[in-house]
Amino acid sequence: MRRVTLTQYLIEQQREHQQIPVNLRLQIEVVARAVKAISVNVGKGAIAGVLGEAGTDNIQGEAQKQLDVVANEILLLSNEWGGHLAAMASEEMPLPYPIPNRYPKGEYLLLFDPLDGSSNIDVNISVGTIFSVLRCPEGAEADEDAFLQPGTQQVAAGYALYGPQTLLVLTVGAGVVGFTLDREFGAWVLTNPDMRIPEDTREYAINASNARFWDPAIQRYIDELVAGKEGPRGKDFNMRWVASMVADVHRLLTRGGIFMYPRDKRDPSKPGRLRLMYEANPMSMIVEQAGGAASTGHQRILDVQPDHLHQRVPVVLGSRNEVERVVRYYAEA
Ligand code: AFP
Repeated sequence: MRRVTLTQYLIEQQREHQQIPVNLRLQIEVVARAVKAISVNVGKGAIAGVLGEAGTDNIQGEAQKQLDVVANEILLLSNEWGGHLAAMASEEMPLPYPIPNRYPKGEYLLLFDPLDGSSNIDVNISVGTIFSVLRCPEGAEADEDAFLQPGTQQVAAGYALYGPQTLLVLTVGAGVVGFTLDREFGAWVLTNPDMRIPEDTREYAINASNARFWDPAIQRYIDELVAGKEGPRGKDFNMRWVASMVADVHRLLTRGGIFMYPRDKRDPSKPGRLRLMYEANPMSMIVEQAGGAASTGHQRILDVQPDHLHQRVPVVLGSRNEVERVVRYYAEA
């Protein structure tokens, strides 16, 4: 196998396809270095004393894990001095993080979920980091309003998966590529040059313990999957749920599937559980770039106009034909 590193891949893309402006390439490389450091901390776990609660809550009212705080700190300190960013925003911080005045400011805005799936950390199940890159509007203040752009405006999106291997999956709007961290050399090596999601699938992911709160459209869709070949779908389906969106989405990016965290009636003030800006939007860009689809059930997720930084949305994404079926069921409900 020809070993192509992340830097080589990005420079070749830039040279051959003028797809990636220099500053964006450099910004992606900074994030790629930061997630290597997060991977080391996640890998050490109890040895480094980083498991368990941090004793603080985040803006969502969720108890922060120590590694949530460590990962957030690593991303802030790694990205603030490079000169490519105007500001950053994180699941773990109520407001955008302005670049300190002692550093040059750049043209991009970086959003991230520093450690996705943190409820799985202490039980050694795969977790990840999700990121999204936007342009700061020309001449605009890098405040919350500057970030409130629909997902179609993303110039790059990606995630790192801290599992048996550490992976980095990335799109700059020209397909989806995956890299594996060679821990010996600390290099990202291109291992998935063109990730594609099959249009059809027999695998679905949803937290079925919420079934009694689902909309009729989701009830109908899941009932038909569970009915299998004796039911209207005439074939059997399998269910998986890791409760780390990164792990569940990586599985469907690798072998197909549909991932759902739909709206439910538990808390009518919350249109969903997952956050639009640093979970749903980056994952939707990746899924669409790999030939899949991503919807709220009523609207393409990337077309949603955000109205605040930590807003939540219903999420249905993955193999195109299944997502379109769920959208049809919502229309018929
Ligand atoms: P945490 O990062 O708070 O663990 O949340 C993970 C997550 O946002 C997403 O990664 C999962 O898909 C989903 O929540 C899991 O939700 P349930 O705990 O309801 O299954």
